[in-house]
Amino acid sequence: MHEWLANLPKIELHLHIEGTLEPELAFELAQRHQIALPYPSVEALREAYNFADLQSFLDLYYQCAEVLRDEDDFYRLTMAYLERCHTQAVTHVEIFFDPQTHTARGIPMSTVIEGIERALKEGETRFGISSQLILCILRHLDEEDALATLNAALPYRDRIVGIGLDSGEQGNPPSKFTRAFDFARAQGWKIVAHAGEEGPADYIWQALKLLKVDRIDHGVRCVEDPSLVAHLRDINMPLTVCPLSNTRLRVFHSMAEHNLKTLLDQGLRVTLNSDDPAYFGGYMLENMLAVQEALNLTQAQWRQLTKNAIDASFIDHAHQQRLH
Ligand code: ES4
Ligand code: ZN
Repeated sequence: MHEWLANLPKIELHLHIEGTLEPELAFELAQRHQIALPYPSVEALREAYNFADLQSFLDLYYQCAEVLRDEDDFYRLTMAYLERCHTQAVTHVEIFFDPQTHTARGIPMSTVIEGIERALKEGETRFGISSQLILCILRHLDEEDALATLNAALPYRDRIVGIGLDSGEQGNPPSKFTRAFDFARAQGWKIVAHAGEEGPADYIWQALKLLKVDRIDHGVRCVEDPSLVAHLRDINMPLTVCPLSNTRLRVFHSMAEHNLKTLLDQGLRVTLNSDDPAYFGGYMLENMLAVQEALNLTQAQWRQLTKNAIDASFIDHAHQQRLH
């Protein structure tokens, strides 16, 4: 089964590019830019990846992102991720980036997008990996900041497929960003939002009703509201589930308690993704192997997860055929 999973073509729909920063590259870039990281060595940094919850992870994730400064840093970060994708038979990726993390430090949006894009183009020619970019709004900041960020992204409108919502969920409901997402939809962008990761089922309802999302990122807490589960099934709403992320951030105590299989069995359009693979112990294949070990899915269920990801992707339908 391991070899079968390793060879299975994969689609990744929930991946934060800043979350692919491995400690080795973080230290190399820190040295290059003469920036101090909060830990003295690669080993000490890796040992700090023992998170109590989402916020304790985010604190470290934002600190490490400070080593990303110039176009070449974003290129190298993205290229390293695509090389991993290539070794794991990942054929299509939809990548989140958090521009506010960088523009707040004086790094232009153009530096971020051009560095990432240069790698994506090379990934397409060298490895045949297709890709899309999703700009994520940081929900711990206010709606004015979100709107300013979307305006700053307008010159890149056609190079970005959609807008997402991420960062600390508790206390930052989707309702805080209704105007920003109205604006995003009016620009023709697809909409996604992290909801029901640490936050309650009501945040999933808000993402659906107020932001009018095309996909829910995570969504695992939907099970707390049976009428929501029924609705998600009725509208065939994709959920981008991230198993290692959920266990590392203690949304579930162990993989055996993860509800991915239950959600699949309930007929929801579940996909499997890696979220922040450098921080959570693995990329697509490691996520699949951890799920397989704990939950023992059938080959038909694995094929279903892949089919769900193709159907939920933002590639136009004519091109989706290439992935089936
Ligand atoms: C994130 Cl796991 C997770 N949740 C919310 N926001 C994020 N940004 C990066 N990783
Ligand atoms: Zn995420």
